[in-house]
Amino acid sequence: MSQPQPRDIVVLVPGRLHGHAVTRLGDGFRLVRIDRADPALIDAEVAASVRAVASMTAIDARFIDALPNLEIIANFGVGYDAVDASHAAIRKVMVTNTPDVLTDEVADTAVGLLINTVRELPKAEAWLRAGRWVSDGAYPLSRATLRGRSVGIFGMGRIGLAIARRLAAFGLPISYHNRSKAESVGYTYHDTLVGLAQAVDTLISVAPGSAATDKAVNAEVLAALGTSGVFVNIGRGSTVDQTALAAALKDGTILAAGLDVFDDEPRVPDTLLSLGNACLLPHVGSASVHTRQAMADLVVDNLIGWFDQGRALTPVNETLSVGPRQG
Ligand code: 8YV
Repeated sequence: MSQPQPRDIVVLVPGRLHGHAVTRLGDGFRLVRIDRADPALIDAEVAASVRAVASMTAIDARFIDALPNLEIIANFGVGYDAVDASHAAIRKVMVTNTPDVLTDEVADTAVGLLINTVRELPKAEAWLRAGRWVSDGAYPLSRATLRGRSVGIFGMGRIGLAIARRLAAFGLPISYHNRSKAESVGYTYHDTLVGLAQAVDTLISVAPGSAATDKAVNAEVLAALGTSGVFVNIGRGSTVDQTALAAALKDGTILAAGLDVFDDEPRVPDTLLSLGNACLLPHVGSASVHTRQAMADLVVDNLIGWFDQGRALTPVNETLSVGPRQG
């Protein structure tokens, strides 16, 4: 049996990408790899040959403009704040992301992070491993509990909804804030983030990174959450004023925080590292073998759909109206 031939289509991969995506891209396309998304790293001939980019790194307007025949950018990740999708739309370049396949994984992680934060489970395990159960006795009772809490979700999209459903099953009341009320969502809506924070004691940010959400969780929101407040961030670090958050944790403005995402990853400031009431994870929301493989498949299937059928599977909103090139 003869092997299927790769398409005569150049796909550029700047920086690191999931190994399964790289293998499938190599099988199906002409794959070109460069260290980072920097126009200086490609000559004019290669630049002109590139019709697709597959990436999990920042793709800015300058890089898009350096690729005159670019048709599609397939982003590895549901969050595509690192891709200048508005500029891509102007240039009639399709942008795709990887929704749905990671929804349940990220929601599971959010719930785990919330429980770890409230019940101090990582600290309790460290206590056991350090031999303190033997030397000092039982781990101290956790100051906080999920019992009696009320949850506010900032960003009631697919992942927000999956978190809400899980926590509703835990018996907790759920409210949310979005730019606008989601008609199909039955949970209590607040038209401001401060209003939501005032109404709840547990705030979970699932909001995407954008100019509109930049540092939206600020000192005022944290003060409104209050002294028994717990803040969890599973969305993007940029949605939080990290300096204000560290200060609020330190001076008791809020009780505790669980963070999977940060402003300047992978760097986490000492002001957070030094706090006992911050539960910190290295951006592992979707990071299981199962889910990352599904995300990698969706990146590649978007390119196959685009070049074989003229249709991307999961276009982002900004480029919904972008169609395939004629001729
Ligand atoms: C990944 C994520 O960590 O999907 C997202 O938006 O933040 C995560 O699932 C990220 O895509 C890896 O680059």
